[in-house]
Amino acid sequence: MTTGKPSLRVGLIGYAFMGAAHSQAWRTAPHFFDLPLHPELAVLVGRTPDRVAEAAGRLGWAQTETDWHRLLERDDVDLVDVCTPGDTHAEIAIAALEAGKHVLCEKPLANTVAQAQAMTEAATRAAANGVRSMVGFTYRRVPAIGLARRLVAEGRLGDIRHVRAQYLQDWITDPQAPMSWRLEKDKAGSGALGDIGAHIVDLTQYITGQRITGVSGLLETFVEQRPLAASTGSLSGAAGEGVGQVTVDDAAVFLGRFTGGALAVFEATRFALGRKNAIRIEINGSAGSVAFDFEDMNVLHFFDGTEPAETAGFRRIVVTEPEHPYVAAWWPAGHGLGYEHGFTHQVVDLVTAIAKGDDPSPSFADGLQVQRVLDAVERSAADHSTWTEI
Ligand code: SOE
Repeated sequence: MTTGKPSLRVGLIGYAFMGAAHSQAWRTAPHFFDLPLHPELAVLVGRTPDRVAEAAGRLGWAQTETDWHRLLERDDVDLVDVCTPGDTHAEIAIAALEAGKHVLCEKPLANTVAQAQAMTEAATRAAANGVRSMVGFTYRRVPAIGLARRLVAEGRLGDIRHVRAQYLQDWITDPQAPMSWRLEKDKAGSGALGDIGAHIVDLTQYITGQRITGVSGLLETFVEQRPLAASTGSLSGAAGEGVGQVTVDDAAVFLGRFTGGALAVFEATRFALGRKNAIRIEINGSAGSVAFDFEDMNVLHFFDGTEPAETAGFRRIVVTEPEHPYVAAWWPAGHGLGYEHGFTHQVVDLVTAIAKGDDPSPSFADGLQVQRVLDAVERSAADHSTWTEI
């Protein structure tokens, strides 16, 4: 495709669930948004030659590599998109930044605070040479979340008193659901806490414009052994031979406090039977409240406490008007967006920042701060000294 615009040649590492979501975003963004650079789906990287070749054909990538080091040696790649399990994020992202490639890295940024710290330092050094980095907290780019943040920033909620956030899934409720890398600490860092809890930590901080200053947490692993998977990759594949040890949490609950004094309650679980991808956030302020549920992602509920009591009530705002974040580029009002659009908006914001020479957001420093919250929850859960038996 000739666009007359300078190209941004992308190399993507990984082609499972997240790799497919990112591929779709790189492909779609230039068709709906007037981007300053044209993303080229240049190289897809995976370890197994025939499988990566098949994925490249299916997802639209021009070439393949089977070793990510080779990707970094290529001078026809400008940006490296890291969609691998967390145990490889630090090594790949730091090497890519040092090779002068912009980096988009899936969340959580890393498996440990030390890794996230090293990545943030590498990102700061690279930024001095115009090399940009971003962590993929894609739900920030859901239009209703953008509207919630806008309402808070405009003061429509007043002082924030309460933050209530849940991320509920159920894909391993069945004890026979097989092992996956997401259930192994050395690959994933943590379980529900880092995989989905990280999203609600980021989202609530993003919407409120505040940071979490302290936490108290509980973690639980309900099923400690599971059948090994017949194949790797997807979230819920078939069981194979043998049994594996689950070494991460299945569920996490924690309390928190925000910089402005708000009290917060968080819950992240893969055992909320019937809840597939429910991200529920409610924020109560002195002047108003907002409530969101990803399972109805085109809607934001807003209560305006300044309205007369007689007619005040939660208003159901359908966030599909051209005035809403990102929506003008898509369909007529009322036609709605889906899961994949957040990834497309992420590409739009990243490409725009790179072209302008700005540091994209969320930065690796933001990813490090989320990592510190996750780490604090783990330390709190391991320390039973504040648990009060009854
Ligand atoms: C699995 O729990 C998962 O794919 C997460 O890893 C993603 O970040 C989330 O978007 C959907 O669920």
